[in-house]
Amino acid sequence: MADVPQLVGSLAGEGVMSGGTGGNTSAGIRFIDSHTGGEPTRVIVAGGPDLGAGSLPERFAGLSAADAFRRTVINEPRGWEAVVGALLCEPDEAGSASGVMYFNNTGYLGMCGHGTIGVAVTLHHLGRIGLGRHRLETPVGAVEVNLLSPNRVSIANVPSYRLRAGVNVEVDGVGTITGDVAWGGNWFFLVGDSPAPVKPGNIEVLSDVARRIRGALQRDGITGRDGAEIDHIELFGPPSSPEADSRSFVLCPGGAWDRSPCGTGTSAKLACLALDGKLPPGQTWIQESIIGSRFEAIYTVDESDRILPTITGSAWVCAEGTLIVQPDDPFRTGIPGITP
Ligand code: PYC
Repeated sequence: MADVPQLVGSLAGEGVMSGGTGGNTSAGIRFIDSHTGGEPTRVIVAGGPDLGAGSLPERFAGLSAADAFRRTVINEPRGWEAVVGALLCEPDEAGSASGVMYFNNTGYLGMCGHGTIGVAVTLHHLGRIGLGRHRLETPVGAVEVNLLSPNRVSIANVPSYRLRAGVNVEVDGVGTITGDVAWGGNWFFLVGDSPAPVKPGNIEVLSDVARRIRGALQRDGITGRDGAEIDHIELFGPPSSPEADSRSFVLCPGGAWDRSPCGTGTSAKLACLALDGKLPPGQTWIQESIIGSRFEAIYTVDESDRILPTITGSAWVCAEGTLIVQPDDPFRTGIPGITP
């Protein structure tokens, strides 16, 4: 989007805006925080690294080369492990509302469902989009958002599919786990019957089980398409409310658990339900998160038989500010040995 300034600066070649020295903080990284069903999104509206003028995927590659920026925004002491960063950028297509690149405490996400809902609500908060339909560009494709109200958003996610069904994996200390490998904008291993009850009091146990499953997938060389790492693990159990269809626990790549029902994970789930004949096109699926927040999900099938999910959820803006990065701050990109 044309009016998002990309302030250029570097901190000892790290690609991070300096807040000046000696407390002179004339510039910095401007952010707006929101949460989508409890899951935080930090939208960077100014002060990102200069990524040049390439295509969005090329600039996304450049963002990872300037990795200090990601670590500064996400890591303690400025961020925390659950937050997903969303850097607004120029879109490739003139008709798009914005480009957006997602990142978290270990790296970069092609797409992020809860993040896209948070971005749409934030763009509206900034007065940059009105209610109605808009196109956002992500590194894995364009996503249409429909702002239904200042807080409620539907996203038409990228086509989602299942790569492998009923994969057995031997998990240390847990036993044999069966799951599906599916794509919803990120790679997921979906376990229909969680080995531990999916309830908030079990978050530590669920995190441990999911980490072990991820380790077993890596050990056995079970991957997404083209050898892509399966970096999200999704465990399902019965919903806490009769109005929902299922409750999920999602372990994200950096070890944080998703407070929301995970938009890309719910999209991957829809692909599995569709292929198992358990959910017809046009029927709503209500996915609960581990903390009870909900996404409504529905899909259509296009002429090439691709599953096109639409995910609807709510987000609220909860903070805005400027991250200050002083060159002599020893923890300007995180806490060595503690944060990734
Ligand atoms: O909502 O797609 C999502 C997501 C991915 C990681 C955390 N949330």
